[in-house]
Amino acid sequence: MKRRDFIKITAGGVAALALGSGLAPVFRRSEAYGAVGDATNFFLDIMEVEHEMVDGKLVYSWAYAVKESGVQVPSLPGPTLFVRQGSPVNVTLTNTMSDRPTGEAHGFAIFGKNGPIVQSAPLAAGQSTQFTIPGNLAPGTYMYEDWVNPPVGRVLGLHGVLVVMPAAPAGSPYELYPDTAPPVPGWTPYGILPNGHPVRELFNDLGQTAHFPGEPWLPSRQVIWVFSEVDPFFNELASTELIDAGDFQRNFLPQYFTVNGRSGYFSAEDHTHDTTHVHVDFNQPLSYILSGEMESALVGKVGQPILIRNVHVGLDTHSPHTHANHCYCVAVDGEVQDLNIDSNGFPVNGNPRNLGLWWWDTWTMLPGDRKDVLYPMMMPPDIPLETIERIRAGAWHPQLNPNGTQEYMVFDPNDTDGSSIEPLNVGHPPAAPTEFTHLAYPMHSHQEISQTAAGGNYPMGLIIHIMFTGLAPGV
Ligand SMILES: [Cu+2]
Repeated sequence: MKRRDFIKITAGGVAALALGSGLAPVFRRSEAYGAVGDATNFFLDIMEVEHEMVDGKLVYSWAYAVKESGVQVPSLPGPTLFVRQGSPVNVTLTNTMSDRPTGEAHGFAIFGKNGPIVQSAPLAAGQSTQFTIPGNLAPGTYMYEDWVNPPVGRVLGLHGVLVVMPAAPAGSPYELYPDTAPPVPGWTPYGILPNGHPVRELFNDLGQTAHFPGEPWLPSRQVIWVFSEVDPFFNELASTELIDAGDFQRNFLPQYFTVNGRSGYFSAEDHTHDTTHVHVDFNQPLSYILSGEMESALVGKVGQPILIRNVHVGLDTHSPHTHANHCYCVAVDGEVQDLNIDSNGFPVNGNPRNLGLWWWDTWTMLPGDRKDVLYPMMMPPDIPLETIERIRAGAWHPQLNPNGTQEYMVFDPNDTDGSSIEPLNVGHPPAAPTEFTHLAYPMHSHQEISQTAAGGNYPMGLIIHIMFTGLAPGV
């Protein structure tokens, strides 16, 4: 394949198919949501792509691609797979690269604490294999990656996330996933946990107690944050040479820092201006979202909690930091957090990270780490009371108009009773700094160079918006 023929993954994360390739049109955001795979017949390809950086630079990369009806659709990260607990997935994996250096191979693996849960055969260019992702995986967040010559393949693009959603209890009113009603008592993203379990208590309290007014957590309210970095030197080298893993780790000097394959404006912005919502059908054995179709931003009303599944596939260390709210850490590397204190008051088995729900606004992500945190979407504590009163009075309801513009509120700082607040019809983004819109906050990494691109372009790195768009009923 000639270089110019590679499928391009744009800075916005969407795969643009090569001209003249004879392949289907680009999957667009609204069309590809919640594509339903076939759990017994799922095809995943490994291929070469060009990945557009935030500054327009095209970087040679590797990617997993879903293949449906013979059409390859690469995404970077690879497709986020949502599997219903108890449903095994049969995967046909094909390395569709060509003209690769002798000795290069790629594969697919999911690693647990005690070694591989799934591991494919290593595939040279043109080879194919089959394997099964077992149906007995505990509910939670998993990383899949190229295990051959680690960590080169993973960092150069061959990575993705598998989410196992708990099967709702048979015979319960919610055997099918609810999206508008509370789950059964005790229901969590990890299934039904024992009485008194701190994660069960947290999810029981959401929307039910004075501390968490609003709504309970809904399965659709979750985001995936895959952190990574790009060193264009090694990407270019990989286009023609077999990379030495030791050289790669010693000399890796990232210039781009990504969340879900995007940076800066493209990672931060909520493109749909809609409430955070995973558009998949959890009742299916397998659904997937291409990374370009997946929003990273936290968007919702006060009282609409969101689960964040953090996965770090890169080589750097990151410290994601949320403004406005702290988060409850509910799972670390697949381990649902519990109160593991022995009768002497020490951590069971000396495990210091499993001592209840740490309340964090910053958490550390080492390469390979997985952390699930619950962002409660509580009223940000630093909002002046008068602003809250104006919100309560209804002066806060950004709505898209039929003509595609958005209403913004005029905010006069000298106004004490809110009478000056009026809606405006303006295009997006707002033209004047006095317009009062959503309450917007960032998530950014406290690892400072991660906030840049290409050696200093700030803030074009690893950053995401957090948008409060109003108050849920009862707040
Ligand atoms: Cu900050």
